Amino acid sequence: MTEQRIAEAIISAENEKRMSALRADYDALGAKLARDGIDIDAVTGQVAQFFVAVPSWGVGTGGTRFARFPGTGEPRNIFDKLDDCAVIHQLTRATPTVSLHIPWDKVDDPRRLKAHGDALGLGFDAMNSNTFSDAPGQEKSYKFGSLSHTDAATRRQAIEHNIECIEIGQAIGSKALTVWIGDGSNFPGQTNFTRSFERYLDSMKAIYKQLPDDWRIFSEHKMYEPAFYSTVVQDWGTNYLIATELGDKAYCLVDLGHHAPNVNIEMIVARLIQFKKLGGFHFNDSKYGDDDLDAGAIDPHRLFLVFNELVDAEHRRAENFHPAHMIDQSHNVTDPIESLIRSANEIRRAYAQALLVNRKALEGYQDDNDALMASETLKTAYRTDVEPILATARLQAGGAIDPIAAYRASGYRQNVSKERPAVVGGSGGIV
Ligand SMILES: [Mn+2]
Repeated sequence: MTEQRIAEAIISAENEKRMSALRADYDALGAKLARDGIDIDAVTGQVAQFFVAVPSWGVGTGGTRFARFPGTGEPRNIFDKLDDCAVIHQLTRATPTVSLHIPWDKVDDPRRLKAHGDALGLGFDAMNSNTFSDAPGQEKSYKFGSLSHTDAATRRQAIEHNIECIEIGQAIGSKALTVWIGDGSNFPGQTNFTRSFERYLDSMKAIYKQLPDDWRIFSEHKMYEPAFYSTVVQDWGTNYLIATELGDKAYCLVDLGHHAPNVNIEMIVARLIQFKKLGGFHFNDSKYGDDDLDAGAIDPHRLFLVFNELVDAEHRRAENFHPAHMIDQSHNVTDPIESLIRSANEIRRAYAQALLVNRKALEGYQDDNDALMASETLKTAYRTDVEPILATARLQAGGAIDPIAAYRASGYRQNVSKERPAVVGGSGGIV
């Protein structure tokens, strides 16, 4: 029996208030879509099967490099974090897995993580290693890099940390390792581009050797920050080279915030799909840099265009196409649970809108070079208010029609703040 963090009666009472309006909206949208030959129930069924992983580090309040302002009832440890993740899934029914960060989420015995996840009905998505900061008591510093460090002993320490992440992951049922490094340089001449990339590849090959057969390894590119002149894994091209050099179990992970402004991310996604190296996503949104804002909060159209590529690949049954969907955000001014609920819904919204694209018509317009109608075909899907589909998918799976309203009505944050004393420090949230 799954432990429920919020009483079912509260969710039912909240749903009852909104049930008749939802039915009317769903029927109206169903009639509208039927005129275009779309079966709304089929779309709702697909949306209900779309899931995204919540990052354990996302349920704590994040911070900037200037300050961190913790909220009340902050999770004290990974077990509290899992409790908060369970709330998000209970209300959205969209987030059945959690992505862990080691060493932040390390405990004496990983079987305790598995047991707590099982009790809450949660599984574990990709493990994330951390060689971009120094853990307390760590022998070698990562100040000047980790997997690409000039010193062999420092590289060895970083390799061993990644292997430990795999071992913890095996104990809790994870099947993937995500590697993002902060290695790079602040000044021209500080590092040798070629030699540092050679060292990085050698290190990754050593980790890859220890990867179980049924696991995947994801490398994550990022063009700047914390290094401001160059990074070792700066863009998708370098990432593709890494995945190709390593082998069949290696894939590229696309964090939406890790590109130059205005880069055509949906096209990068299409390229990686075409060459069978798209491993998955870190969803978030940004206006300027790696802002790690709530998915779809700034540029929902871009999110839709990314999903348009994913649905296109699904539609034509692209080979080796099993992207991992994960959120990677930092919540500085909102209740992290509310931001993650909203983000999971926005990601599903982009998926639902992409499912509505008339792909046959689109292909025809593309072949006929009818630029306007091709563009309109996408816009028609994007303009559709799919909220009744999203709400019905949640409701049918036992979630909330309006998950943020239900969360607020439950008083969850006030309740946990009684048992969780205020914290001052804690780890940051920007990855
Ligand atoms: Mn990321």
